Amino acid sequence: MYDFAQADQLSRQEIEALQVMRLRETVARAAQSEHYRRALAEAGVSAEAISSLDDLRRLPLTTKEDLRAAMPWGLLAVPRSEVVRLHYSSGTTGIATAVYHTRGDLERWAECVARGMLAVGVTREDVFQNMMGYGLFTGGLGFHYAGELLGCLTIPASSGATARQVQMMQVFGTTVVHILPSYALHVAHYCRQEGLDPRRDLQVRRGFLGGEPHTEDLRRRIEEAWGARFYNCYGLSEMCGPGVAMECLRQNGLHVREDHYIAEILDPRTQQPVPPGEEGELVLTTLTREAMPLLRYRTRDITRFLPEPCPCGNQHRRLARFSGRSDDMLILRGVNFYPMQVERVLMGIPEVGDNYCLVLTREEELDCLTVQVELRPQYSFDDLRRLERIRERIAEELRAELLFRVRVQLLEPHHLPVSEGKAVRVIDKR
Ligand code: DLL
Repeated sequence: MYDFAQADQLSRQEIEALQVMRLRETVARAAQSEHYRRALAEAGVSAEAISSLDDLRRLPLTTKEDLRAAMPWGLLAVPRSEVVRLHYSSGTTGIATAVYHTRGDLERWAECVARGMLAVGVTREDVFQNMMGYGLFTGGLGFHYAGELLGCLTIPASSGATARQVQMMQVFGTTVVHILPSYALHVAHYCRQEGLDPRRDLQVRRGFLGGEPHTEDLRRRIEEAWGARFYNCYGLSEMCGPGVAMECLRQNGLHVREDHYIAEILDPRTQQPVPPGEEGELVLTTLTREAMPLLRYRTRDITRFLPEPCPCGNQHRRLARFSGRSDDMLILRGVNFYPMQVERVLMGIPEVGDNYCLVLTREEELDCLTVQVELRPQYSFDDLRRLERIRERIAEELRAELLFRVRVQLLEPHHLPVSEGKAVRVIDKR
């Protein structure tokens, strides 16, 4: 029944043969886009030049800046009429980048996620509550169609509205969830406040965590609070979304869907491969994407390959849990943003002085951002009503930029500590 899952039975040799063939097709397809037509010509490579996986190195790297520069259509490799959906994600300069999908792209994406769900025992008997944001964020729709493909009763719960989430879990007997790690702890906390014990009063037995970095300890705390097994799932909008790599029952590393993606780990400074098993930046090449093939995309995510074969038998290589990023992107409740976005908003407000600081905390198991802002000296702290207006304006503009609510704390000039070297703009206390 689940034909798409057969790829998880392939041997190393079969996987690599498939990769070479698909890489060649991908380069040919990519060359249909304006961006790669130019980039491939500059690098002096074409599809015919690809005869082994080593030839990957001859292909140009692709960055978020390339995506931005190619907006809106420069990376599209098919006629626009074949595109059936786009997702959109923000970036440093506020110019968001779009990712396009054909119908086939969406089907393969759902299959990638469904494979991971199947691998840890999810079946059509399950009630799957997808507690990730629906919309432009890929966590919602990315798992939604996978749940339906497996035949699960799929509840598009989206994120937030915790009381209703818990009520639905109780009424429908939810057995599987997909949830942000930070939100998973919050929901457990909420249950306890309401006198419920998720282990006893909910039927959730499996969950998928993803969308933001989290530690092994955090996972254990979530498992303990829910009385369920949680599996790590990695992805990024540029590569469809969730499902690029997922954990198996062993919960030890994430198997890359190597029939759909080639993963490299490079030294972010030299852009050369790191020695086997060492940490570096994950660089991904799509192998089956039609609308928007991406060659050697620099994810900025730091991880390493786990060199030993996985006892589960799946021969797709595993990535270790992600340890951070090589840029300053922050993730709060699954939403990606850069400190520079905050700075740009603040510096556009005349009352704001030169110093500010972003403080990230965890309160009641939920991540919060407080922006501390020094005002210019001429604004008196005696005029409380005026201060409140300024504070509200800053909060509103930040919310419009970041798409989540931010706490704003106004400070008198010279209140924030001045550091000797680089300004400390972010204090992450989570
Ligand atoms: O977060 C896609 C996703 C949704 C993955 C739900 C898994 C589950 P973006 O919003 O484009 O896409 O953010 C991608 O989030 O480059 C990582 O820095 C981070 N990230 C995603 N999953 C993980 C994870 C989605 N499991 C960025 N561990 C990525 C660590 C993760 N970081």
